[in-house]
Amino acid sequence: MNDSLLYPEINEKRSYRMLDGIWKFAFDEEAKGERENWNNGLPGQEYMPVPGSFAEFFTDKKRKNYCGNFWYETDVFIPEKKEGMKQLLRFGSVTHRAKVFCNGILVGEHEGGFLPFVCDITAVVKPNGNNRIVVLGNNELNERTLPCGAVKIKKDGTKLAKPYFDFFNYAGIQRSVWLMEIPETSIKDIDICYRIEQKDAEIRFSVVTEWTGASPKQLCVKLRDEDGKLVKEILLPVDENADAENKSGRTDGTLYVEDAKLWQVLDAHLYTMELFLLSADDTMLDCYRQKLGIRTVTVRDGRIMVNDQPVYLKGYGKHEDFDVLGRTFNWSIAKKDFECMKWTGANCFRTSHYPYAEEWYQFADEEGFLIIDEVPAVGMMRSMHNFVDAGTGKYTYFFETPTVSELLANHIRETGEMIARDKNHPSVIAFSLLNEPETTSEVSREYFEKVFEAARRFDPQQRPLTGALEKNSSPEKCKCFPFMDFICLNRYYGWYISGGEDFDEAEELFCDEMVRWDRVRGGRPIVFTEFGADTIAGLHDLPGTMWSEEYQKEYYEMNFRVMDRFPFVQGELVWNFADFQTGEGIFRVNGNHKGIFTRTREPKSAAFILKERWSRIPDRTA
Ligand code: CKU
Repeated sequence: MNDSLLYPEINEKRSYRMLDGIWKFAFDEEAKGERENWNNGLPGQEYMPVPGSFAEFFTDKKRKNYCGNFWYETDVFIPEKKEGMKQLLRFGSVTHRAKVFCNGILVGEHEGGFLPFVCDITAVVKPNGNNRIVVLGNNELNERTLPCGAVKIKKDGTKLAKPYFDFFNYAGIQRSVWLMEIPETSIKDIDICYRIEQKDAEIRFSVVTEWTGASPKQLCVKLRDEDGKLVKEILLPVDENADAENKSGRTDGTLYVEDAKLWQVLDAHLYTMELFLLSADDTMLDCYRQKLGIRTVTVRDGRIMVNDQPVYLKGYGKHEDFDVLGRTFNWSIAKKDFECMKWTGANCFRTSHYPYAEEWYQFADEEGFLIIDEVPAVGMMRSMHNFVDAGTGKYTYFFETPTVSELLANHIRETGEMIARDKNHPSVIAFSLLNEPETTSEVSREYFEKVFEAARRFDPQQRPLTGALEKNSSPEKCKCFPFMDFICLNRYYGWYISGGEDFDEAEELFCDEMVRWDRVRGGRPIVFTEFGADTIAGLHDLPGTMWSEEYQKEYYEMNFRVMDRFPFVQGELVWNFADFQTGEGIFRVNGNHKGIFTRTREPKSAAFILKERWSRIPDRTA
């Protein structure tokens, strides 16, 4: 049975303690730790912050670029658990894979560096005493897992990660760790869907429960508005036969809300659904409070609609990236980023190129921001310089390798985990299932047909599905865009194509491609998910030359002229919100500099172009 991915919460029946802090740490270059029983305790005296991206701290290359196994350890005093409770460890993420030991015993394993997982430690905890948690992590890249890349073995035997993507391969325990105590009989999962009719709304929900001993009998559901006022209350039976073998049940119900306060773009209103699981004698067995925003998302008549009103997406492709923090989630950076985004008039971002920490989505729910949530399917064209190779017509037979079935299984599993984790965030308006893979072959078509089909099964809200296509995925050759509800394009006319001295040719080429898309798109809207130009903040030149702030401005002005000519363009997410760290190379100057803001969030000149433009474009139209 899958883990419950519900976000940890403290309430009448549930509690947790965060284990963030300083953990013991060791590299394991020879991968001998498991043989030498490091699961019982690590050698050495190195310490590491949790959460943290270890590469950011070291002053030598060997450790900064470390690739292979690494270990974390912490000791926790765990008091005696209450009767009928279970004790769980929850990791926000460990990049890219982990084995978890408690008191030397393996309690869980997880593949994929950007999604949470839970380990049940109840059976191995020493109550009222010290408990040792050890994590074996690994940050190697291959073509069977997401994201894709390779490992080079150097002459001296050390490993070096070779990502097929343009961001630093940060690793470690990069998100929070929770020690939770929740009831054995518990609420495991919640699906919520909406139907809006004029001023009223219908909230349909399906709650999965699981138990060990006696089955729960009833579920009491209360809906409170943003002021905490009780709006609706119902009592429903738990269908204990839904999955008798696994001791798991389901309760379906509907709440009718008159005069519903809708969750709108940049005007968020959140309700709270309180769930109380009751026994035959009405004892509370578990409870959970789920925030929700009443809103619908559809694509109709070539428009992306939120609550039946067309919205134009304005904003950014982002990264989880900051100086010293690397990919670590930090509330203050998130706050700063939302303020910067709002200042430019943005309403949307894509979690390029992986699911972000859960707290980003919570924040977006409160801010009324729209999110295109992306699975870490990046690097599916076997190129260290995908940004240069894109558009050259180079074909790498990526989906024709013998390991592709393993990749597909991981792709579908991670899509499922992402949707399970994020499905109840009103901010999430679409799922992006790919970023710039090969899409021109019949095998790629078969591959993505299966990914899209699975995602449609996974999402109870049936949100729009999409994916970001690079230039080789041309209107004539791309075999995968027909699976999408709206088409996302990453295009670099005026940078990788016809940049610099050829800039004057870029506009026409760009328009030509748009005319060709219009012929094949079949009514689907198009959203730009990447367009941008590397810019060194403070570099000025007239006329604008590549890398100068003036060039970035001219680049955006030209791109916007093209987008404005084609009314089927329904969104523009520029690349990138801020400068971010990448691997080293002749194309990167201490990272990618396509940011509208610097890595420390100072605006470049182009930020004012966006601000001026986006404050003129309404967020939603009648
Ligand atoms: C970006 C083909 C373009 C790929 N796109 C992916 C993104 O991760 C890169 O950072 C290009 C760039 O700036 O080159």
